[in-house]
Amino acid sequence: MPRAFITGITGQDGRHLAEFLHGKGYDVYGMVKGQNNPRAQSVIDEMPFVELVPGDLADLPSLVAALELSQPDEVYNLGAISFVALSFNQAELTANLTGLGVLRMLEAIRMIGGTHDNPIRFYQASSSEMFGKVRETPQTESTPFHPRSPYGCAKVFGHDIVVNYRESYGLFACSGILFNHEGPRRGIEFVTRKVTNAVARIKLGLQHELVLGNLDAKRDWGYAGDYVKAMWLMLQQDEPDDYVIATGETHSIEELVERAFAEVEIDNWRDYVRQDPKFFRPAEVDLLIGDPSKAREQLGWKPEVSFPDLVSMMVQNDLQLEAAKAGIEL
Ligand code: GDR
Repeated sequence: MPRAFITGITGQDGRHLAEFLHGKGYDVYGMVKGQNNPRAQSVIDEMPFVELVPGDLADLPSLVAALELSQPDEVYNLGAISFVALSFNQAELTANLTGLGVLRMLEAIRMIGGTHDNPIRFYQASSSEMFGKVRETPQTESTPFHPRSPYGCAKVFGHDIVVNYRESYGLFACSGILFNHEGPRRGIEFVTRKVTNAVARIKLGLQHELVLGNLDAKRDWGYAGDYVKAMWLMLQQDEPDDYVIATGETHSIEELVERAFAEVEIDNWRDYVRQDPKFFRPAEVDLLIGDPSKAREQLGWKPEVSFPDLVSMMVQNDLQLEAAKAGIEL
């Protein structure tokens, strides 16, 4: 059985990827940090097939020990401070985990897999946030980076160090430049889930207002379940490379809000939405739209879930969850 090691196992993508790899017959190991990590318990409950291994991206010896224990064929580095807004308040921590964490993981792979013909294949979760103040539309693998947050800066370092280790040591290391990808498992702090959860609660009479920041920003939103397949496909190629993973469509936050309210048949959505400066960012990424042609041509990958279906899936899921919590029959 092939063996996969995933950092960020408790996050949205870690869960989707673990299920996907388990379905393909992998033994799946997931790294968790800290004592009594409450999110680890939910992985144990939902995905008993995952073997949890202690480790921390800030601690190189713990990464070496985790790889020694799991002996993986493939390593997926999804762990990071992933919330862009938080990275402005915890910039140093973000640089350490989201940026230097990649370097530590690569070093751990060199220590465990050897410096020649290292058999371990590595996937790095790069991000469209690296494009930031975009210099070219749509964005491709060769579009220059201009990050607009400490998170984006850390991801640029992670991306560049992967290229450097590939070129310096011949590691099989790939980066997926993933554009925003969402779904029912998305954390409530991210705008899609914040909106779909609030819309469900407003529909059920549990909440009366949705408070947001910038409604004009545009994002290329896909479904997380589709995107983890691309991660795996990258590691099955003959040569390591970097790929943009996106839908090729962009929508504003306002369109997202309008569509989510329409899903529960509320037309006067403006009556429920208020903007608050505290949700605006010191520097914003105004427009993202990716060109996934390379992934389509070389990996045979394409997104399956459309934007309207994604919003509908998330609103319906939140309706079920919130109704069950409140004891309301739908
Ligand atoms: P993003 O996702 O920063 O694109 O990064 P997020 O959903 O947080 O923000 C998207 C856009 O929505 C605007 N916005 C708000 N955002 C949040 N979270 N809350 C609000 O109330 C709100 N109001 C408006 C933001 O300003 C922004 O323009 C995500 C993360 O998953 C990263 O880890 C990943 O790398 C990228 O996607 C690709």
